[in-house]
Amino acid sequence: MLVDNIGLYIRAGNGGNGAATFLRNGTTAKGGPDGGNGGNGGNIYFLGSTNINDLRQFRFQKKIIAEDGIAGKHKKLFGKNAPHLTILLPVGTRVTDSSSGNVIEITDTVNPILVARGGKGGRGNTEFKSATNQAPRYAEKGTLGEVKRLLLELRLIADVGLIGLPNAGKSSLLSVLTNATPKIGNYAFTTLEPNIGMLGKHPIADIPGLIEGASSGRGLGVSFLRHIEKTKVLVHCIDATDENVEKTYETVREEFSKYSTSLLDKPEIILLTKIDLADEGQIKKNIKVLKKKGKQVLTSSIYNPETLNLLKQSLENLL
Ligand SMILES: Nc1nc2c(ncn2[C@@H]2O[C@H](COP(=O)(O)OP(=O)(O)OP(=O)(O)O)[C@@H](O)[C@H]2O)c(=O)[nH]1
Ligand SMILES: [Mg+2]
Repeated sequence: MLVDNIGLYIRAGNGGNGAATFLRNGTTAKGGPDGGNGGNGGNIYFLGSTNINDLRQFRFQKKIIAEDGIAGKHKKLFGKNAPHLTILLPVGTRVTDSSSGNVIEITDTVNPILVARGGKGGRGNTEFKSATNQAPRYAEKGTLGEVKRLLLELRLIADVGLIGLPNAGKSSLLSVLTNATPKIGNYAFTTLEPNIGMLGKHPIADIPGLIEGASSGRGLGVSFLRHIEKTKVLVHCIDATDENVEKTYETVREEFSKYSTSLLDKPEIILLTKIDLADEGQIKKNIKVLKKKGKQVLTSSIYNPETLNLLKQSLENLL
């Protein structure tokens, strides 16, 4: 399972109330207002960490509540601001606000992101003293801290990424190489979300198909390419019956380059898939064309275990 989901309730601290008090002591029977301000409630921040690999910390603790600010007191005593809370999340966690739909991606391990702002402390009555009102009985209440219901999704980082046009056979490969059971269909865009499976100890990710113009939003776009940004090896799957494998190869690479050129530099195996559907001449010709790209070219059929073993071996060598 690629995505580890957790619902999380967070509440920033409420602001402390301002005080409405008046100076009273041995010498002053009816002194002026002396109510102090309330302190601010604690903010909640998220910060990325590479030392945490899952969302296990929230399995039993699905609520995070920051402390409230302390109320102001008489003698102009200010209430203390509550401490802020910083929650560490695995890098790559996606955080969705359930009510607004806003999404943030946790990537930064240095600068915390503010996710819920604490309430402001209320002003004490001292602050409301004026020429026309020397003895205000009024003090502000602290405001409430922000409350949010969030969905946290963790995405695994894979060693191998299966890429290619829709219908190239990527999910089928994942299903025969690993224990994963992705949806497979004889139409484009069967895969809508990346799938992951384990080849030995190496996670393999199968991502949705890319089409020409994906980087400008066509098809399913390219946002899922972030799942393969950290992979060590790519397997570029091309249907062996494709009439123009060179163009197919370049189309996908072109979309890559628009997303991030780092993807172009990754070690890559070009895999001619579904060879059981192509005739020998076609396969040979396509291998020849693709070899010119200077990459290792392999062939596969999900019905031919020998080809799958060769692929596995090549992957293990590269990893
Ligand atoms: N004959 C044959 N058919 C295959 C092979 N691999 C995949 N197919 C078929 O090709 C079609 C597409 O396979 P998928 O694995 O869903 O392709 P995909 O690349 O994941 O497609 P998207 O998720 O849409 O990008 C399905 O009908 C598969 O059964 C193969 O080696 N031989
Ligand atoms: Mg698929």
